Amino acid sequence: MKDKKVAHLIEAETKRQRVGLELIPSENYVSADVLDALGSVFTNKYSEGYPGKRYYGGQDNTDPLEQLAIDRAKQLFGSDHANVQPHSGAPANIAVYQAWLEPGDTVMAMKLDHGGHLTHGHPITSSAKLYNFVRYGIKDLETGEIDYEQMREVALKEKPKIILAGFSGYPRNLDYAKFAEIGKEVGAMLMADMAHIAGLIAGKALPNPLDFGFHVITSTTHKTLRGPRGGLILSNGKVTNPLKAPEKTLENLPTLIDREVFPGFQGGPHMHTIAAKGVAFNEALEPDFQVYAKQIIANASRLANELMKRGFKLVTNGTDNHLIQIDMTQSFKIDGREAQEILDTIGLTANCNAIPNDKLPPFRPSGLRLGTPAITTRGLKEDDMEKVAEWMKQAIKNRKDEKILNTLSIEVKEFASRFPLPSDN
Ligand code: DSN
Repeated sequence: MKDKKVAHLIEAETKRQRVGLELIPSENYVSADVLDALGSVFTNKYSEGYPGKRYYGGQDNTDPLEQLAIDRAKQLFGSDHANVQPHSGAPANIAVYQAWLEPGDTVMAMKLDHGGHLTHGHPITSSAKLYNFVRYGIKDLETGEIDYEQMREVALKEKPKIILAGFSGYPRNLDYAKFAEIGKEVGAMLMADMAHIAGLIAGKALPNPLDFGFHVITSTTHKTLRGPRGGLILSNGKVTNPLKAPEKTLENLPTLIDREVFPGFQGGPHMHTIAAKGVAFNEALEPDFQVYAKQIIANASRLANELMKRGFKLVTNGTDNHLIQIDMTQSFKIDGREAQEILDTIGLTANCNAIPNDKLPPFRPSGLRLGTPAITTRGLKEDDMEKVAEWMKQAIKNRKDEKILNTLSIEVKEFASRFPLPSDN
């Protein structure tokens, strides 16, 4: 690369990733093939529209490319339709809201401090200014069980047009059958934001909401799914010409969604990212991706147990998926940000996060969020989780002792260097 400054930063970031362990649950390491596709000449091409219905010329290769990514996504998740154009998870969610709702309509989503995502109606977002969000949440903070009775009561009263299952900070499984029962009773469209667990669903380690009658799944493609940064919308129904406005019926959801992604909300799709999504979907269709997905959960479960043994207080006392939330104030009387910064010094990357009923502010919350998708990609197994938990404990306990922190940092570096990044191969 001629640009020495950027080249230097790419090299430094590669080194940071090689010598550290990535514990942020929404991050992962992509394959060399995904990186190749992202860096391909498809970045040069504009292709507003959809395969066979584009506005500009020169679509000989973009049409079959996007169709390939669509077909692979449909095969992976068993949906009638896939839209692979959303630039990320937030635009995917907004496109679905806009496809189905009118301003002022109601959406029911998880309480934000119980694990819901910003795009599920945080007051600061544009969606919250357009739509009315009502909430469900955890009934029992010790087990993480959702209060489905309260969900039903609020749904009967508020008549939401969408009931949204999904989270970015909830470590337990959702009961999709209960969501579907309540959704049917109140006539709501069922939407699942599976950004965090899409790879676990694709790898058949967790159930697929579409099998329970959900109408739409939104997702990112870069978390457990291990593709490029991007978004995805899957839906069931009839696919018709997106150039014609259809009636707002469940059957027409695929077309309503296509029209909202483009031209409703986005302009030209990023074809280099769509190429990389296609590669990642193909990788996720391989049998070894199912082994990977199961290993993510096995690692998370073991890490949760090893942390609890060492005095860490986990939100819901464990995990069913890839992520773990720790209440640092109850564990070691520090906040989540301080814990994040201490771990950074020894090469373990995690992120601070709000926990249910958090008394601290979002920038310095009580929680620390961890996950195993990235370290599982590197090849770490259950027994390695003991080391990770011990390093975390020692670093936090000895946070004022630079000598010990330095020794731990050398140990982490030496250990991580034994597990190359997939793109190194
Ligand atoms: N930033 C993502 C996460 O970390 O969960 C969600 O947007």
